[in-house]
Formats: sequence, C-alpha cells, structure tokens
Amino acid sequence: MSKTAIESIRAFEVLDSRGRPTVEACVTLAGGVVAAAQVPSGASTGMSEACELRDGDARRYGGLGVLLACGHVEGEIAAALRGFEAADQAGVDGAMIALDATANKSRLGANAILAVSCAVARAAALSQGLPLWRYLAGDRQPVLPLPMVNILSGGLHAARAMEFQDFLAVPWAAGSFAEAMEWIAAIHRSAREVLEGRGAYFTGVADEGGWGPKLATNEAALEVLTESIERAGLRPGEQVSIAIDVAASHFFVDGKYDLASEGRRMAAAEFVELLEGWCRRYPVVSIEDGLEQNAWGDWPALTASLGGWAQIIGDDFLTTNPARLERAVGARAANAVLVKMNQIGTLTETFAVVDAARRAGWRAVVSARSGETEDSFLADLSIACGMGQLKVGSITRSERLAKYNRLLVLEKTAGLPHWSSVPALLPPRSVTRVS
Ligand code: 2PG
Ligand code: MG
Repeated sequence: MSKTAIESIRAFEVLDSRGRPTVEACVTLAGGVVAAAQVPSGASTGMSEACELRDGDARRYGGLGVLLACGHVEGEIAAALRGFEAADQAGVDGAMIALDATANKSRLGANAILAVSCAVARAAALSQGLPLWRYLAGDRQPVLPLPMVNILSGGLHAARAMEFQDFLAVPWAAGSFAEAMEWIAAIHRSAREVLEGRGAYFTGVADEGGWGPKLATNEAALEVLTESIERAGLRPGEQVSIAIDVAASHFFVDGKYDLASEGRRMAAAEFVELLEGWCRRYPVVSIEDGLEQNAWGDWPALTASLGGWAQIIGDDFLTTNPARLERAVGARAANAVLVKMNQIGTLTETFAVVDAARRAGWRAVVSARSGETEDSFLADLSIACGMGQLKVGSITRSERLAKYNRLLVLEKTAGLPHWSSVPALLPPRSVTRVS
C-alpha cells in the first residue's frame, strides 16, 4: 500500500454545540498521517436534505445517538475505502455513495459519510504538506470571505420569539477580516444596549450566539439592527448592510405565511410585498429562504421583484442539491445558493454545487449549521470555494469562533485576496438609512 493510501478509519460519538451526539471520523494513512473531522447538525432542516442517521434508541440521548452511523464508518465504509489514495476525493466519495446506494444517504447516514469525506481531505492535505484551504481549492481562486454574522435570532433557533430566523450584519465595507470582526463585536454589543433600551429581558443567547428577543413585530428586529449598527459608530448600508434568513418553511401553515406573533397570515404575493417594503426601508442586501421550500411557482416572482436589490438565497429550498440548483437556475427561482456540506453529504458534491453556481453566474454563501462543533473545517472550505461569503452564526460561542478565529489567523499568514476581489459579490444598494 502506498504511504498516502487509507489504512484505517475510526469513528467516535461526540457532542455538538446543542449537546446532541454527532460523528467524528478519524482517518489513518499507511504512512502514519492521522486526521479527523466532525460533522454539524441543523435544526431548521430542509425536506430534501441528505439523511442524518440517528439511532432512534430512546434510552440514549432521546433517540439522537449516532452509534449506528459510527458503526457504519468503522465497518462497511472503512472496509470499502481501505487502499484508496486519500487525494482521490472523487473516488472516495463516489465509493461511499455507491456503497450507501440510496438517493439521500439514508442507509449509512450522511453524517457518517460526510465525516469520512472531510477527514480524508484533511489527511490528504496533511500528507502533501498543504494548508487545508489550499488543498481544497484545487484550481479555484481562494478568497478570504465576507462574513454575514447573526445578531438577532428567532424561529427554531430562539424558541420562536419571532418567526423570522436570522437578522445578520454584513460588514462588507471593512478593509480586512479583522476589521469586520471588530465592527461585528461592536454591533453585537450595541444590539444588547438597544434591546435593553426597549425593555428586553435577557436569559442568555440563542443557538448561534445572537440575541433572541421578544419584539412587538418581526420588522422591529430590522429597526433594532439598523440602530445597533449606527450606535456602533457605523453607517447602515454604506458600511454594514443587513441579511435576513426568513426560513419561511418553518412558519408556512396551510398555504399561508403565518406570523403568529403578530396575528397576521399572508399569501405568497402579500408576503413578497412585505419583504419588498423592508428592502425599501432598510439596507437589506440578502434574503434567504424568503418563501417555502417547495413553492417553486412563487420563487421566480420573488426573484424578479427583489433580485436586483438583494441576493435571493435558497437554503431549505435548494439543500445544496445539484438537481434542485439546476432546476432553480433554469426557472430563475433565486440567484444564490447556501452551501451546507451536510445537506448533501460529501465534499465532492458540495464543490459540484459551488462550481455549478459559479457557472450560472449565481452567488454562493458557505454556511455552518445551528448545531456546530469546534471543527474549523468550514473556514478553509469558505476560502477554497472562492465565492467570497460565509455564514457561521454569532461571535459569543466557541463553535462559531473556531471558524472566525482561524480566518483571523489565515488573513495574517496566508496572503489571501480580500472578498471585494469577487465580481458582483453583493447587489448594489442605495438605501442607507431607515426613513
Ligand atoms: C440556516 C441554518 C444556519 P440550521 O437555516 O441557515 O443558520 O440553520 O442549521 O438550523 O438549518
Ligand atoms: Mg437558512
């Protein structure tokens, strides 16, 4: 066996940032290189995501254990991959897809498969003496990504205090990643002050480290965020814009968008009007999952009315799935894709989606999950994709900071181009202030 071939693979049940079990895979190459990777887990998952295999044994972790997935790694997967060159990522991923033999990786588990896929990549990078981002990039131009950072949370990440899931700050005018993080820390701090000024009561932070306040309306979150940007001494729109993750599928009830906290139920057309009003009044440059995940008929209208102002991102809608992306490109149903490795389950397929988005002239945002781990793999992936945007959550939880901190170091050491080198990174906006 060559020194760079896979010799053995182990798997461990470890815990994610919500205290739920997840998979860590550890690959050993014949020459002695050892590399591990952990996989994340979502809460607001899309229906078309690859399957996360859970034990279903109610006596352990309420059925969420991943011992079956770990068993598949150490059993069938390890046996099938023994002798594969670690650098043959497509071969390794293809072998696991064939071995699983289901459309959604439900037999072996996407959590088992992805953990191995990432650990193999890391082992290959190590064996070649390359930083992970450099190895993953291949022929792509690596870029330091612009972070969109969660400041206020609602939906499934914050006990549904409001329906919209994420209100994020986009520090696009920062001259460096370090400056972007400094701005974000100031905005996160000032957001607390603004919320306190409105009488908000704090019991902690939401799943991704943002504040999860109870506000009178969803729109109030935009007022709070805009005010927080100003209070931090920054200019809304001119320096820091706003992104929202509507995560609309999770409050789509009986064919209507149900803003229960406001006592309003809207059909798609009315809901798009609501979003359009927000784009007029606030510096919103990015709208994710603005409509329900299977509302194929409505997405083109959303994109037609708001696509010139904001990037229209499909997350639950596209689930990092090449077939759904292709259909959406054909239908002009969005203009950007959220990239989450565990929605599809291998690194090879993840890059296929990124490259297809690039070819279509779409934007792509590499994203973490709400249940994350201390693995910083995503930081390297976001650089390697070269699409210039990253979403990891807020700045008060170390599973998020593992990624941000690695990017802070790589900015100083790796000589990477700034995100502004990516053409048409964000749509141009003229709105700079709430009227
Ligand atoms: C999202 C993600 C990350 P989850 O909806 O974009 O914020 O959440 O991992 O719960 O799907
Ligand atoms: Mg989302």
